[in-house]
Amino acid sequence: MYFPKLRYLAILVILIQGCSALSLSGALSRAANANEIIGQFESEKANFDLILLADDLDHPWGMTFLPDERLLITERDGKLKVFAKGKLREIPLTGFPELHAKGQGGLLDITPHPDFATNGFIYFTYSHALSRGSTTALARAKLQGDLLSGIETLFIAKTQSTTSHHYGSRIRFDTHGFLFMTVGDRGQRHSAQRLDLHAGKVLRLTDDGQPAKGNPFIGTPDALPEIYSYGHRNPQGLSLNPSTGDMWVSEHGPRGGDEINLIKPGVNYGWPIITYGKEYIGGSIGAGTHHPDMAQPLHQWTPSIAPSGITFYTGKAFPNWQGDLFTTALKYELLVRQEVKNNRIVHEERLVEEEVGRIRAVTQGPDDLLYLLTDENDGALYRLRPK
Ligand SMILES: [Ca+2]
Repeated sequence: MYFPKLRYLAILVILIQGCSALSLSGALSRAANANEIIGQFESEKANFDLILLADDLDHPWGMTFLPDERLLITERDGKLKVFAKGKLREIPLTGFPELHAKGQGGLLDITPHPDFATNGFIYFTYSHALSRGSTTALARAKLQGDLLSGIETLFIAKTQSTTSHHYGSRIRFDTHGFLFMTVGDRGQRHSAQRLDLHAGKVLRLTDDGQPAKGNPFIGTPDALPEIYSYGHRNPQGLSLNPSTGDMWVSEHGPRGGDEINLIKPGVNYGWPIITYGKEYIGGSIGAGTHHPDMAQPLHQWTPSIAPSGITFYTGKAFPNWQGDLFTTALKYELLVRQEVKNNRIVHEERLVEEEVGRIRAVTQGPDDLLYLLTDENDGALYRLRPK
């Protein structure tokens, strides 16, 4: 693998700083191999190395660490990989349900059951082929060693679309054992305001894929009981804020208006009635940026960075980053670090911009380091390690 942008950065930094402020790795000037430091970075609150761990990944989408420190990685075309002890290998996915691996669809997110150590359950989201079109679905399987068995589909989102984009589909368990799942508007924006469809929603499910007890629209006529919040466009990031227990979501806006939202039950997050974005062809969408019955985002990016995976950092390796929210970006090819105080975003810093490609997912490892996946044909797994 070769990183021309890093070479240009290296040359630029040498020209600007004369090598004084930033010590540069010799690795920048040649092809990088696995386990190699491919960049050294200074930033506001930490200096770190960027290390390439594996580069044989085809459009990786989701990743999750298991209690035994294996890292599971999904590839959009329908493969499951495991990274352990410095090596990447494949776990055969036999009997995987109706996978619609087209456009933005395919095998998407992955997370273990909170009791994985005893029950071995792994949860997946994927785009599920229907007789007409496709939709976002949730599946579960049992992982023993490198053997995956008993794959079953637990939940199929009710959407009405023949597009192959805006599946959303991040999944995370909360502290009560409920599974949050995001579903995009499936390219039909007004679906996000309809409570009789799962499109454009954040759902809260039991570990069997049933509506969670206490969901806000249980008992509301014509509303689906799985819905937790609505008015979302394409939420591709989901993380539990460990200091409050709240779920936070990132979502793609149209042209501008990408958002970070703090998810509360029953709340309408506005799409497509309110947005900070515009039509791709120009012109406004909806009724402006505010509505008294709809929530404002905690943060919005205009122009769009195209945010995907998010995670709150809680580790000791980067003490000055504790409590910060990290958001990956596809279009702007970067990792955003945001400082959070009292459920407000108070500061933003952009890291590793245009260094490695479209960053799809971020997670914290058992070693308290941050891991990144790039969503490219030659996608890769990276680690950020403090200097
Ligand atoms: Ca919104």
